[in-house]
Amino acid sequence: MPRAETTTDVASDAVAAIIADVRSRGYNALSELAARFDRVEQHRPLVPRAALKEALQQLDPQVRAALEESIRRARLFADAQRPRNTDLQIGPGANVAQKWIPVRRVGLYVPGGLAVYPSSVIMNVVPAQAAGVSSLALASPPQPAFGGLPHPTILAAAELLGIEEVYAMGGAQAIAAFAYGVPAAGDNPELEPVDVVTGPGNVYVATAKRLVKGVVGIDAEAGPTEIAILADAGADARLVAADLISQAEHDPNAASVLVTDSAELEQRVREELDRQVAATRHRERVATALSGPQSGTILVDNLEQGIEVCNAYGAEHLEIQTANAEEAAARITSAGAVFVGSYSPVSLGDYCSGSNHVLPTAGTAAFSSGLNVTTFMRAIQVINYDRAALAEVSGHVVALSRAEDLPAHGDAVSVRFSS
Ligand code: HSO
Ligand code: ZN
Repeated sequence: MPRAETTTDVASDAVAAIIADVRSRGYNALSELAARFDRVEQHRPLVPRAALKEALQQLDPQVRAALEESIRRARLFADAQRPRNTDLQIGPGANVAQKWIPVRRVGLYVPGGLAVYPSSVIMNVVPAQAAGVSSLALASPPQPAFGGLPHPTILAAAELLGIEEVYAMGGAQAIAAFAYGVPAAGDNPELEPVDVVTGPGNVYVATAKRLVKGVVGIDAEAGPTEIAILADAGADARLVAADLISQAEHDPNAASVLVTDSAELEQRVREELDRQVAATRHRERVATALSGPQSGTILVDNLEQGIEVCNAYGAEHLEIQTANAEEAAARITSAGAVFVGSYSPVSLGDYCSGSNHVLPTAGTAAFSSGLNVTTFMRAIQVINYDRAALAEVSGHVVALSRAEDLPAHGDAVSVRFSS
């Protein structure tokens, strides 16, 4: 299966210029870019606290209840993920430990283009808070329809999570501001640089993250959404089709892939797709995604082969709708997240399962993970040997230092045992 074309190369020059501009002209550049890209004049980057409170007050109570439950579940799971420190006595007097420390400050990006994603506020903020990050800043594009502020549901979600530092900034300029900071100017206070930038975004945001990587840490690059479904003849075609459509709804470049050993199921899913696509709100976007080269059915000889195909593909989301779904799921070694059985659709994970929806796409699941508590932490190893313990390995250190022609390394050990 080919992946949707999402090269960040085309945007590279334009994005590099934006980053340089924000670095050299700070808030002036941000205001000009807000006018140019977001059509917002009178740009006020830092969202006033009163606007956050107001947004939460105005929030639909049903949406508020849903956000609260989503936060509760995400917190339970993120808290449980906190990694354990390691403390090992390798020999008498020879101690090695590893301690996990949160980064100090993070910048979280929430897109504001085709759709509004208050759920992404939760997915970014909750693991950072659970990691113990003490300083959190959030950015989302300014919207002309809302007086130059980000979408009110995003502000309300930030307020629910206790985030006080929210910026109306979008695109590559937001990523640049987070990575390099912005000095105080006029009424605008200093925007302090962050240690880690996370969050999904369009090709400009993804390119900017790639360019500032190294100056700051970043999470996995999230490209167009993907769903793969491994299903057998017993799967319910109605549910399979609904789930394929649910992710195709995000983006004309989204990938919806069915992997099955049943030509008969394939046929039924096709009929269901025809029926359900015609009735869905974003039918054009969905139809484009489903008919693109990145979407389709892979007919396999048996489920064994189906599992191999799924592992080779490494989907962002993989649903297992087979007779022994748990058994098949246990054999998956590459996917952003795995959804087991007919009652664990991807939409559940997008909003309210407790798991995270910022996941690796485009096959990057082979080497990277979805957003989680450790995205916001580092591990420091601590070495503590006493005299006798060092004496025990001193000969080995000297031998290796000679082998590498770095004798001063060996001398630094020997000197401790000579007078
Ligand atoms: N499926 C998207 C996340 C999302 N869905 C947000 C709805 N809102 C990428 O995992
Ligand atoms: Zn989704």
